[in-house]
Amino acid sequence: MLVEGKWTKDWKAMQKADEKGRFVRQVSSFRNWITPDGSAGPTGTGGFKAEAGRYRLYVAFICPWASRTLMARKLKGLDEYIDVTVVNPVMTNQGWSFVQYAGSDFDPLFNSNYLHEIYTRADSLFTGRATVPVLWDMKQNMMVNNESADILRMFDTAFEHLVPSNVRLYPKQYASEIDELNPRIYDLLNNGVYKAGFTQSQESYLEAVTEVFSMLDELEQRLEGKQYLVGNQLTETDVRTFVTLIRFDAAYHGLFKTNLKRIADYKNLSAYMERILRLPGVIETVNMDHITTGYYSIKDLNPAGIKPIGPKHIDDLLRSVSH
Ligand SMILES: N[C@@H](CCC(=O)N[C@@H](CS)C(=O)NCC(=O)O)C(=O)O
Repeated sequence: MLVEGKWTKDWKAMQKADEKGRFVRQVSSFRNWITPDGSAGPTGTGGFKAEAGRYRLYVAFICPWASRTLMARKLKGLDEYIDVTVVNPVMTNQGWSFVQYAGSDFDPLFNSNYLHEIYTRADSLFTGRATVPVLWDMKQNMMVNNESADILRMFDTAFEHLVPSNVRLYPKQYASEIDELNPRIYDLLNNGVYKAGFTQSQESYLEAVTEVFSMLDELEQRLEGKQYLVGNQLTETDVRTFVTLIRFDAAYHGLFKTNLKRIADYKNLSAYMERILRLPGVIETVNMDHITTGYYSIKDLNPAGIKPIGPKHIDDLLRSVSH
């Protein structure tokens, strides 16, 4: 991680643990918002007006938080408004890198070797982990935001006057339902799988894995006779759920030991996952080679770096959707 702008320690999968050895995710530090007129958003400062070609999103295809911002970019038709740079899926001792790999990019702005260099450009004394996604303002050479939940939400409205869209990921009439569901899905499922995977004790593993499956069971029930989780229309809650579902059978089930069931064993969740995968543009945000290569290269969890051959049903699904 970076300490006062200097890379100090080799990268470790486990970020922080609480007193019971539970995984704790770092809080994001750049919280400005792009808005239609450049006025300040709910957090941070103003000065980030929605303009074509001004912003760049640094992402990793392996990362569910980065992927939800990529999904919002596609679903809202923002391809031409927000540029994307993809890092190499394998974590190095210095975190995310721009070393070449099929489907990843060089850093076109600064020709950086590592993502942490982007953080020190934004703040020469930055302390913390250099995480994806990063939303960068190419006009002012500043980091706008590195919190995917904010980015997802600003993409929903900031460019609306430039790119009108029928998709509304955070519709007013469902705001309270979304706000009620999101944190539970985040805690028990999105981050729950990481808590199960990176835990330091049997007790907290069991706690996390039980929560993961209680949330999957709840969502399975909720989807009975429904297409989407909230209001029967696509919302950000679906985007946030999808990114974990699509990684589940291929990565979390094996590597993170969340193996009581697969998503394939849930009828409604499987159909729901495929429904979302078939929405225009979504398949382009799912790079299964990056996902499996990235997760299975986490040395703390898989020292020999062996990448599993399957699961076949996920390969088959992706193949059928991309044809
Ligand atoms: N709060 C961030 C979390 C992002 C995050 O944890 N990203 C992980 C990848 S999935 C990362 O970049 N980790 C790098 C590291 O921990 O050094 C968000 O949701 O945007």
